Parts: sequence; C-alpha cells; structure tokens
Amino acid sequence: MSSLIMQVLPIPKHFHNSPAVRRRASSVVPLCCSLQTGGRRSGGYQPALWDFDSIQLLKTTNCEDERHLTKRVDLIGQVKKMLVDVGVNDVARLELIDELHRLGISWHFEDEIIEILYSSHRSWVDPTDLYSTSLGFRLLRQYGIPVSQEVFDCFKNDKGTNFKPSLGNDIKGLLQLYEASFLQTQGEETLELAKEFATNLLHKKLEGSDHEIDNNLLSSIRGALEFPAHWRVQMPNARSYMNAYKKRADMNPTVFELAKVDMNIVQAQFQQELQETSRWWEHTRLAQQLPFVRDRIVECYLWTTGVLQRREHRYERIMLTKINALVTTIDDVFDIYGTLEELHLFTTAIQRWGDNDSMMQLPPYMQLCFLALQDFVIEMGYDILKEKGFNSIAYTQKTWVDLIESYLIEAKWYYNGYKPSMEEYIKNAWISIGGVPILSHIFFRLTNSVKKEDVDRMHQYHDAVRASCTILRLADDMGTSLVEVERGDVPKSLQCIMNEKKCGVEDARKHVRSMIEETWKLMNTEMMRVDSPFSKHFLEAAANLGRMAQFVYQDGSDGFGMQHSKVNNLLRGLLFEPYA
Ligand code: 0FV
Ligand code: MN
Ligand code: MN
Ligand code: MN
Ligand code: MN
Repeated sequence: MSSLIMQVLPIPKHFHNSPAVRRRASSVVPLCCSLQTGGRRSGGYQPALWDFDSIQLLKTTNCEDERHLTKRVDLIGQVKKMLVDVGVNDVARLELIDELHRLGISWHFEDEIIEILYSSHRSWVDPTDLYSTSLGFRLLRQYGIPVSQEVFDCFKNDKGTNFKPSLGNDIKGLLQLYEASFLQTQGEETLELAKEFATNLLHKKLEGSDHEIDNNLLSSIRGALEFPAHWRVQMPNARSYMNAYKKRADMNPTVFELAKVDMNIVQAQFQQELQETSRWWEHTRLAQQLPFVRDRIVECYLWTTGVLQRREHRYERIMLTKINALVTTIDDVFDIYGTLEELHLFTTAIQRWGDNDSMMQLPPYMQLCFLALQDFVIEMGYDILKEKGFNSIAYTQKTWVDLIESYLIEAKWYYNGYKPSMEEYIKNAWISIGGVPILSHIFFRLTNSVKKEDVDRMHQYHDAVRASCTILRLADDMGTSLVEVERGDVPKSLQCIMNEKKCGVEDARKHVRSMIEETWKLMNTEMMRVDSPFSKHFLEAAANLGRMAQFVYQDGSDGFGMQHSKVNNLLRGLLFEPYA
C-alpha cells in the first residue's frame, strides 16, 4: 500500500517544469503493465505527438498584444459597416453573413446578423430565384428564426410531386437548395424531396465534368456533398475555408484580413487553455501510470474547440477537455485493459460512490482512475454551486454511473461472444460513447438560471441529448470499429448491420450515414423547438458535439486515437501554426 501512496503523491505545482521531477516521473513503475499479459488486450495506440514540455513551451504568437487587438476592433468596425450598408442588396448581404460564419468570425456580428435576418425576413423569397430563397432559408434556420418549408413550394411542379426539372440548370441554386435541405426537421417532406433532387443533380454535374462550371464552384460542390455546411464545425474548419476564400476573385480583403488577425488572436487564447489542461493531465499521472490508455490531451482539447465555439467559454473548454480525457481513460480501461472481474468491481465502486470499502476492493490502477474522476466531479460541482447556487453533484454522478453501466454491458457481451441486433446495440451504445457527462457539464455551465425541472429533463436524457450522443456514436463507429473489432470488441454499428442485413461494409456504411441523417432531423427539431427546456448555447454545443465527431472521424478513419493525418493537419493549423 505504501508504494501506491508514494506514486500517487501529488507533485507541487511549481515543480512541474523542473527536469528533476520529469526524471523522477519517468522512473516511476506504472501501476499496471502495458504489455499484453494475462490475456489483456492492447489498444495499439501510439504515444502522444506532443509531450508536456513542448506544449508548455508553446508561444508561437504574440497576437494578444494591444496592436493586434486594436487592429481587430478597427476591422470589425469596417465589416459592420459593410453589413448594414444600405447600398448592399439583400443577396449580397446574405452571402456576406454566410462567409463570416464559415470564416469563423460571425460571432463578432451576431446582433447585427440576427437583426438583418429578422428584418429582411421573406423579402428575399423570390419564386424566380432558387439561390437566394435557399440561402436565406438556411441562414434563418441556422440562427433559430422560424421559417416554413413552404417557401420552396413555388419551385415544385404543378402536382407538387417534385421540383421543376428546369431548375437543373441552376447549379448555384441547386447547391444552396442542397445545403438548405439539411436544416430539415422530422416529417418535412418538401425538404426531403429537395435533398434527393439536388443531391442527384449535383452528383451528375460532377460526373459530367461540365466545362461551364468553374473550378471554385466544382470544389464547393464536392465539399458540400461530402459535408453540408450545417454539419460543419466553425473553428476547426475556418482555416481551410480561409485558404479557399483567399483564392477567389470576389474575395473581400477586409473580411479576409479580419479572419486572419482573429485566427491568430484566438490561437494564442487556445494555446493558453491547452497549456492549462495539459498541466492538469500531467498532474493526474494517468498517462504514465496506465500506459495502455490513449495519451491524447491535445486531441481532447481540439474536440472542445469545436463543441464550445464561443470565445468567452474558456473555463468550460478547459473543464470539458478534462471530461474528454477521463472518458477516454475509463473507456480504455473497459475496452482494453480491465478483466471482466475488475470491471465488475469498478462498476460497483461507481454505483456506491463515496463508499470507501468498495473503492478499496479495486486494483491500484483503478483506484487512481476513480480518484481522478472523483476529484474532478467535486471540483466541477463546487464551481457550479458557487456560481449558480445549485448542487449538481448527484446529477453528474448519475451520468457517470449510467456511462459505466453501459460500458459493463458491452464488456459482458464481449466476454460472452454475444452479437446484439442493431436496435439492441444502439439502445446501449448511444450512452456508451460518453456524451452524457459531457452534455450534463455543458448544461450546467451554459444555463443561466438552473431550474430543477429542466435539470431533470436533461438527466432523463431529453431527445436533444439522445440525438447528439447518437450522432457521436454512429460517427465514431464509422471511424473506429474495424480496428476495435479486430483487436477484440463487441460488434459495433457496422458489424451489427452487416450481421443483420447480410451485407458488406460499404452498404453498412451507407446505412449508418442514413441513420446519421435521420438523427440530424431529430436534432434540428429540438434546436428549433420554441418550448425547449434548453438554452440556445446548450443546443448549439449539443449539435456541435455531433458535428465534431463527424469531423474527427471523417473519411471513416480515426482522427482521435490513431491521429489521422487529415485531422492532424487541421489541428496544427488551428492550435500551433500562426496564419501568415
Ligand atoms: C471514442 O473512443 C472517444 F473518442 C472517446 C470515448 C473519447 C471521449 C469522447 C469525446 C472526446 C467526445 P472509442 O472509439 O474507443 O469509443 P468506444 O465507445 O467505441 O469504445
Ligand atoms: Mn500539482
Ligand atoms: Mn473504446
Ligand atoms: Mn467503449
Ligand atoms: Mn469506437
């Protein structure tokens, strides 16, 4: 026991950077072994790409200095003028709003944008112009302003059974119609029709290599077919949009300059937040003591920049990154290292939270995990009580208990060789992906006055929560399940569908993608509900959690555990390399 206490002993903060401490840390014998001993599995995960020291030494920019901040204020003023300039026609204004969003700078203009969208409401609905109607429709819904799918009725044929064939020549209009269709809520048939109609025609345009379509438009179509705008997270995508925007003949230099200055200021803020979380992660010693877990603090932080996009949510991002790291750690305990007997003990200890005897039954490596989690839950609960006057601890604990019980169900399935149906699988797997503690945290932080009634609806896992977690699960399975099942794991979505439908992996992927699209309809319904128990910021973050999963697991590969190069390049651009 005494050697455990030695190893777990905290290292005082001011020693964190000292070489002596780092040497001592690396000579500590881990509480468990990374080798495949005693029938334990291996995740095959590579070490972290960025070590503690290199993160702490980051200082690539001095962009938070006075000069840059003043420049940004000036540029914001100029762009505001452009937005409200009476000389600008409605369509150009809508295009500017869309661009500000894609460039990641729309938050500077939120009040202006909402006012413009409200006041111009419907003035752009023009039966002769599919482009502006579709763009306007999408932006209104994106900003939570109600608008009916009926605005598209005038583009349908006389019987109303499909869109008019003549629209097939309006490529820019089709692209916008396609984008608009992803804002559909459940049961909106016109928008479903719009999606099929536009998708088919856009695919044909690409295949036909039509010489009349210019290259910029072609690449926009390609990008949109892969990822519609509504599914894209703002910040991690902003930089690649900036690169495309820069090359366009109609780009606005002032807007571009603002995006550039802002990107570098944000990067400096992100670096500080990352440094703070990395100090916490180092302090937990989880990566050293449990060498089988994914050591992914930078990737965990990247997630949060997509989920919580608003600059002022600094504390929330730091805490969310810690949740991501704890979820990842405990997930790896269940999926990789723990024996079934140990996993039962861990589940019992969590169910009897606070009961010391149950905790003392655990092997030391699990005690470390448990205490790290407990510390964190108390810290978070303390802050919420202090700031919101609500004691959230029992609710937070419930989310962890539910998560860990769902992990145990999967572990039992695995050890029994049980193959669930897709329905049975997903009923458990939307929880086992780890979204519930994430959303509970975001709920408490982003709700101004916390009411018990709403807290209950959150923790009975309202549809908005379920939709967000389901997208997260389905996207994760697309990116990780082939490797997981090979290593030894329960059948995930792809395998359940392949078993059930007796189909190949490509058909299973198509099926999962259509399930993601269906779930988005539920998410959209919840986001547009006028009687939602949730704040706008919470719903935005819940949607972003799904978007971020689609981003990290894009192309069906694992940009988190396996550090896929596409995601890595975007990560470098966002967090480490100033925009020159
Ligand atoms: C998924 O890992 C994943 F990234 C986790 C659990 C990290 C925490 C969650 C967020 C950062 C949102 P993995 O594929 O191993 O998860 P499953 O559930 O498939 O074991
Ligand atoms: Mn410390
Ligand atoms: Mn896992
Ligand atoms: Mn798992
Ligand atoms: Mn997975």
